[in-house]
Amino acid sequence: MCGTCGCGSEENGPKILTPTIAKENHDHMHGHTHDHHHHNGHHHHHHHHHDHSHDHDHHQKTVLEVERDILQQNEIMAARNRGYFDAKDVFALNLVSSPGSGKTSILERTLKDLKDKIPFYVIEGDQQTLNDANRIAALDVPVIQINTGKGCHLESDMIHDAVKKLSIKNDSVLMIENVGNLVCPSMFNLGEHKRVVIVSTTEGDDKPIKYPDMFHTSDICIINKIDLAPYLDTNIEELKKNALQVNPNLEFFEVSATKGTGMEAWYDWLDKNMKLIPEN
Ligand SMILES: Nc1nc2c(ncn2[C@@H]2O[C@H](COP(=O)(O)OP(=O)(O)O)[C@@H](O)[C@H]2O)c(=O)[nH]1
Ligand SMILES: [Mg+2]
Repeated sequence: MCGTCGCGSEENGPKILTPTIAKENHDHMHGHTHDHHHHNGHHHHHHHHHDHSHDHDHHQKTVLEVERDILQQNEIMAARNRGYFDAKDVFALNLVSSPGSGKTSILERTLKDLKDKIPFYVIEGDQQTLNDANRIAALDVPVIQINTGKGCHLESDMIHDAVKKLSIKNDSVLMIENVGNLVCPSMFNLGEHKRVVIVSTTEGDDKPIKYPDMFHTSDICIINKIDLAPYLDTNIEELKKNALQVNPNLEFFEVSATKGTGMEAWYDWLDKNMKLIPEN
C-alpha cells in the first residue's frame, strides 16, 4: 500500500487548515495524535530485496500487520463518521481522481449552480497549499483544507477532526475532495455515503483497468473534459467498457466542468441520492 510512497511520516503529519485563518498562520492542527502514522512511515526504507533471511520475513510480517492495523483503525473511525452523517442527514461524498482530472473544477461549478438550493460543506485534501480551499472559499461555501504532508490520501480520523471544525448543519451535503491519487485513497473509507471517481478524457481510456481498485470501490464515474475529446485519441466508449469490466454497477456522467456541459444529469443524481440517506 502506501509504504512505497513514503506516506504519513511522523514529522509531516496531517495539518487541518481553514483558508482565511491559515493565511495568518495560526490554526495549524498537527496530526501527532494519530500514532498509526508513525508505524506507517517506517517501512519504506527497508524495501530493497536483499536475501530471504528470517529478518526479512519477520519484517514482511510486521509490515502486513501494521497495514492491517491502520486499515482497521481507519474503518472504526469511518463507521463513527458515517453514524454522525446519518444522524444529521448529511449526505457525504468522497471525490477521488488523479491530480488534475477536475475535482475542484467540478466542485466549483456544482456549488455555484446549487448552493442556493443545497447547503454545502467542503473538505479539501492535498499534500500542500490552500489553493483548492481558497477556490471554494471564494464561493462563500464553508471549507476546511487538510494538508496531508507526505500522506497520499485522506483517512477517516482527519475527516472526523475536520468535520468538528466545520460545525456542519443538518440536511446538508458534505463534499470531500481527496488527495489526487488513483491508488491509495481507494483503501481508506472515510465514512462517505457515495464515492465518486473522476477521470478526464486527457488520461486515456485504460485507467480503469490499470487502477481497478479505485473504479471498483466507486459508485459513480464522472468523465470530465469532454470538451477536449475531439482533440484526443481517448475513446470514451472504450473507457466506459474498461470501467464496467472492473465494476459493472458504475454509473457514468460525461461532463465538461469548465464549459458546464452535462452537469444537469450529475445534479439530478445528487438530488435523488441525498434523499436516500437512511431515516433515523
Ligand atoms: N478543458 C477543460 N479543462 C478542465 C476541465 N475541468 C478542469 N479543467 C482544467 O484542468 C486543470 C485541473 O483542474 P482541477 O479542478 O484543479 O483538478 P483537480 O486537481 O482534480 O482538482 C485546471 O487547469 C482546470 O481548469 C474541463 O472540463 N475541460
Ligand atoms: Mg483539486
